[in-house]
Order: sequence, then C-alpha cells, then structure tokens
Amino acid sequence: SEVIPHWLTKQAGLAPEQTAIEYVNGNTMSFLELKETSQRFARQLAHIGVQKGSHVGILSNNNAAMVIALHALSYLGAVSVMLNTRLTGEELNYQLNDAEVSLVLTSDKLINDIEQMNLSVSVKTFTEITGLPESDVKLMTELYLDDPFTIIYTSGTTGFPKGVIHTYGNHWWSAIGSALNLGLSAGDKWLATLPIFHVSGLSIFMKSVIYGMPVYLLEKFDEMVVHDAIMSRGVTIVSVVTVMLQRLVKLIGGERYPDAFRCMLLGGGPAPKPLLEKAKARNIPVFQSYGMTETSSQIVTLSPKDALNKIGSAGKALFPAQLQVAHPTDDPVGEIFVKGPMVTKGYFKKAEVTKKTIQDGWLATGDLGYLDEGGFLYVVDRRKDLIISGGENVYPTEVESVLSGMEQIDEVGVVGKVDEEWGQVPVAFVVADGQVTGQEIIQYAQNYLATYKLPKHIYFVDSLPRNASNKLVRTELVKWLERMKK
Ligand code: S0N
Ligand code: AMP
Ligand code: MG
Ligand code: MG
Ligand code: MG
Repeated sequence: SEVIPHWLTKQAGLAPEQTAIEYVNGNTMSFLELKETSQRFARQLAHIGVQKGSHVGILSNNNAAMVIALHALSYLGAVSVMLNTRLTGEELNYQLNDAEVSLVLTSDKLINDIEQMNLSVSVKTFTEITGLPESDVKLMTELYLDDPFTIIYTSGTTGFPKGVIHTYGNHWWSAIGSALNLGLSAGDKWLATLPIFHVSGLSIFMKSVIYGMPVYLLEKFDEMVVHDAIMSRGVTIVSVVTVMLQRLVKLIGGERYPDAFRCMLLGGGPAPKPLLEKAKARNIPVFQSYGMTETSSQIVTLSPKDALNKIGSAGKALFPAQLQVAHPTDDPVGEIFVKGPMVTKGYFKKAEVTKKTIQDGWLATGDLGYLDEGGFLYVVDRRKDLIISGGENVYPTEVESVLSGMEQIDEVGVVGKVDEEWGQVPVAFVVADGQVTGQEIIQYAQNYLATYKLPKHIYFVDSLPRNASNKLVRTELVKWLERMKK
C-alpha cells in the first residue's frame, strides 16, 4: 500500500499559521492548532480504549469538535462511522450494530435526545472526552492509502443500508481529482454547510487538510448566512444540493456575487433546468456534478464554460476517473459505470454485494444515463426506485417494510411524487382494513423512520398493481399519481 505522511501533521508543518477552520463569529483555528487539538483528543480517546481498528460513531450536526474527532481517530488508525442525525434510534441501532461500532461521540446539543433513543452502544460527548486524561500512545505519523478511514451508510435497493468504506486513498484521490478540475487558488475558502455526516460535507474537510485551505464552517444551513458569506466573508466555493440553490436563487434578486466567488458546486441529485437557467441569469457559477457516497464525492463535473451549451449535463469524469454507459441495445441510454481511485473498494461485511456491484474496478451505479458526442454525461434516471428528497435518500422498500408491519395495513406501495420544495417526496398507496387513518399510519411510522422518509400523503386504495409473479409494479403507481394530477 502507498504511504504518505499523516496529512494533518504534514499540513501543520507546511502552513502552521494558515486558517483551517473559520466560524461565523469570526474566530479561526489554524492548521497547527487543529493538529495539536486533534492529537490531544486522540490521546484522550486512547485513554478509554479506542485503538487501531476501533470503529467509532460520530453522530453530530456540523461543528469543529466533530472535525477534530475525525482527525483524532485517524491519528489512532481507528475508523469513523458517520451517522445521520435525522435518523431514529431504530435506524441508528441497525447501523451501529452492522458497523461494529464500540463507542458513539456526539455533541452537547444532541446528548439529551440521544439518551432517549436507547442506543445499543455507549455514547460520550466531545466535551466529556476533552475532560479525560491523555494516554501516552504512539500516534500515526503516516497514512496507508489502502487503510479504511470512514464508513457512511447508504441504502440499497433491498432496503437495508450498506456501509460504504472509504480508504485514505479514496479521500486523497477525490480531493486531487477535484483540484485538477477546479484548480487551486491561494485565496480559496470553501463553505461547509452540507452535513459532515454525508460525504458531500465530509469531503470538504479532506480537501482542506490536503490543500491547506480554510473552511468556513456553518453549523446549519441558512440561506441568509450563506448569502452573507459569499457577499462579504471571502468565500470562493460553496457545495450545495438543489433545494439549497433554490433558496439562494430566490434570495439573490438583483444582486451580483463578487468575482472572487468562483464555484457553486451542485450535487446529490438532479437539478431542474429552470433552476439552472435562473442561476445562469444571476451569474451564479454553478458546476453541476454527479457523484455518490461510493465515489467519495463528485466523480463527474460540468464546468461553467460548458454550462451554457450543455445545460442539464453533469459533465465529464474527473481526471483520474473513467466513465462508461453500458447500452447493450441501440438505445443510447444505459447504466452508468464509473472507475477510479476515489471509488470505494466495497461495502463493510457485504462481500457478495460488493462482488456484484464492483467488477474489475468498475462500479455499477444503478443510475441511467447517456453520453453525447462530446462525451458529456446526462443522467436521466436514478438508481432503481430511489427517491431523493432535499439530498436525502429514501428507498421505497424501507418505508414499505415499516408500514406493512402495522397490523391494520394489508399491502403498501411507496413511490416518489414531484415536490416544489424537496424535488421529490415519498407517498404511500395503502390497502387497509378500513379501521385506520393516514394520521395513525404516520404516527406509527415515526417510531421507525426519519422524518424525511415519512410519506407526505397516504392514498387508500382497494388493491395494488402487481405483475404476473405478484410483484408490486411501482411504475404503475407513478402513472396513478400522474392521472390524479389531471
Ligand atoms: C436541505 C437541508 C439543509 C434542509 O434542512 P433544513 O432546512 O435545515 O431543515 P430543518 O430545519 O432541519 O428541518 C425542518 C423540517 O424539514 C424536514 N427536512 C429536512 N431535510 C429534509 C429533506 N431533505 N427532505 C424532507 N424533509 C426534510 C425536517 O425533517 C423538518 O421536518 P419537521 O418539522 O416535520 O420535523 C437538509 O435536508 C440537507 O442538509 N440536505 C443535504 C443532504 C446532503 O448533503 N446530501 C448529499 C448526499 N450525497 C453525497 O454526499 C454525494 C454527492 C456529493 O458528494 C455532493 C453533493 C452535493 C454537493 C457537492 C457534492 C460533492 O461532490 O462534493
Ligand atoms: P448518495 O447515495 O446519497 O450518495 O446519492 C447518490 C445518488 O444521487 C446517485 O446514485 C444518483 O442517483 C443521484 N444523483 C447524484 N448526482 C446526480 C445528478 N447530477 N443527476 C441525477 N441524479 C444524481
Ligand atoms: Mg445512497
Ligand atoms: Mg443522496
Ligand atoms: Mg400487516
């Protein structure tokens, strides 16, 4: 395995005084401070038994302590399992158990809610850790690019989430590929408002240590604060999902972003053409991209110089990546395959699925698309049945299996419905015994499912469309929805 110096130690040596993290209140933390704080945190974690190979959950909304914990775990050679704070206790326990997590770290803000959840492993706050004595352990001075660093769960078509393993090398090459595309500028400052528990937010902090670049850290998305950061805080790059861009476009009106603001990196799902055109009219330099948890962030990106004539395209594969569309017939549309050093080597403890999904390095994305004559990718459909609501994934089977556990429900089918705000939201078609209301169904489901997965509407029907082998035909449900609109 290739080996590089520990990237934070290296950056703290190259640019000790350089700002690593800047907060909304104006305070900053330098790379040297980040290194020293992370190393101390590592020794404190070691005091309670965290060691090489430990799996530690990080369950927090964006804050600096979470970034410090992440680097601390890398100094111990431990793996960070990044947990989505919108999940219920049920959903979290599934991931904690599957990922073999031995300890969860969280914030002071969340600890009370988390204590109500009955998580199956011990939970400590970042603050508690900083009060512990330091153990005199040897910290990692080098990183082996093939070693695992993070695990992030993503749902499969079967409904059960799978842990995507990212090695140091995956993150390294993702950051390098992005820089070869966007370029690096000495004045760059990347705004982090996307959740760090997603690879969209996490990858910004990997780039930060690898480039020596400051990150302007937001604890929560707020379009006014993002707007202000672009207008007057020297932010040059912002990563967003569609719903965020929508809110920003509404806000900007006649104003013009400063020229130093050079990239609005848009990803995580499809972007409606009218939105891209509006952004264009307001001179917002949108870079549309295509990527997924498995690719450690964007793997295909469209630059603004092509944005005009290639509107709707996600662009071309980043330099160290390859892209193919498999179309066994004359139809140019087919499954998208990607390959490259930023692509995961597999799912944690899921050898079978890994073998099926990644062959000869090529990852079968399950998404459908086509390449134009210039080699630009157009994504036309998502992974089978996947619903994306505001950048969060909802798998119909996951919602269906929860709802069908309700006694009064005989059959259920879930599909995505177009939504002004979120892009898509899940709705459910239910065959019930007549004794249950939509509200009761939602109340029941809340115990098991994150809010964004709850059906926004329940349609009571007499039967569900099924094919000859009695399988639910969701495409037929989508047609029912379309007919109802008329
Ligand atoms: C858009 C966000 C910020 C919306 O959340 P907001 O406004 O903060 O809501 P809250 O105040 O927390 O809650 C209010 C109510 O809204 C519900 N709600 C919240 N989010 C959603 C949602 N997504 N869908 C439906 N409902 C939602 C709450 O539940 C609450 O409801 P009530 O009041 O009933 O309790 C937030 O959703 C957000 O942060 N979304 C983005 C998530 C994300 O990052 N997705 C990307 C994942 N993909 C990847 O990581 C790979 C691609 C990638 O790397 C990438 C992606 C984008 C850009 C760049 C890259 C890259 O390549 O670098
Ligand atoms: P995630 O599992 O959260 O990483 O989500 C990745 C999925 O988002 C991909 O497999 C696609 O289905 C979808 N996606 C990402 N980028 C785009 C895009 N530019 N257009 C359409 N869908 C996208
Ligand atoms: Mg996913
Ligand atoms: Mg997503
Ligand atoms: Mg039942």
